[in-house]
Amino acid sequence: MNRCETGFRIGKTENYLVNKLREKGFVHLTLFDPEVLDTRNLAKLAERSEEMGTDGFMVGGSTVYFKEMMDEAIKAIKSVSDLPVIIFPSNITSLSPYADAVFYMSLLNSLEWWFILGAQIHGSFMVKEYHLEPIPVGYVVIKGETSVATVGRAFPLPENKPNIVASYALAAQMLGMRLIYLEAGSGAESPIPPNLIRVVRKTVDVPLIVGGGIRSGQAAAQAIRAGADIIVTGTLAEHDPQKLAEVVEYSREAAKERAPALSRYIDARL
Ligand code: 1GP
Repeated sequence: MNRCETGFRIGKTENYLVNKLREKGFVHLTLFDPEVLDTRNLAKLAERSEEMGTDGFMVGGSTVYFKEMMDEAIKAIKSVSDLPVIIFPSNITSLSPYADAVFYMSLLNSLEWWFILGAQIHGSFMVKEYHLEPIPVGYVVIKGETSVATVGRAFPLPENKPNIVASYALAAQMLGMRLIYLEAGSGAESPIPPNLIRVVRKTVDVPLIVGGGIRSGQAAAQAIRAGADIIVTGTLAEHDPQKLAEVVEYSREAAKERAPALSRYIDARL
């Protein structure tokens, strides 16, 4: 099926991600923040990112307050690339009919009902009306000093208590969320520690997205070896697009070692 009207069936974009994962052992997504980039730069960067091997785009930012910004950013990417564009929402103002899919996320460690379930309820009819494919994601923010933690009122989870973080991830899986996102926050000083990724990976049976503070090939490879399936970089593309090739290359190498670990959740869903 091409469009996921209800969220009960897996749609085109989610299938694309899972098939890429099966094919290469990892997926790389490039995140663009429409508040930081104007549409011309964005189109240029999207083109270069695709050349360097990214698998798709996420669009969003903690302080994107105008829907028009999302519309224009997504249209700019679509004008140069056929790769899927996934909305990475901070609120209902992030929804746009021009994207392929939306990470239909619950910020599990928010202290506010709005970010856990309220925005999802208020945006549900819009997602349906726009024919956006909702991909259910359990979103966990680890670091405190970031925009996402502040705007989302996230209660920072301790990096050195991996079992606590893993219990959030497991709850998300048990609630039916099909991806778990471990977020350090855009521009975080350091990425999610490998040991934390390792423990969460061992606990859950759904693909794991890891992002925030990944700025080198080594950091990406470390995350993948620890069990990350989908690597997200944002700041990197804005400041040093050339580095993206390095991230993709190191990720590819690191992913070669982990094919057997993937089958337990990839085969289960295809
Ligand atoms: C943020 O995980 C993403 O939501 C990407 O973070 O900008 O630090 O790469 P960076």
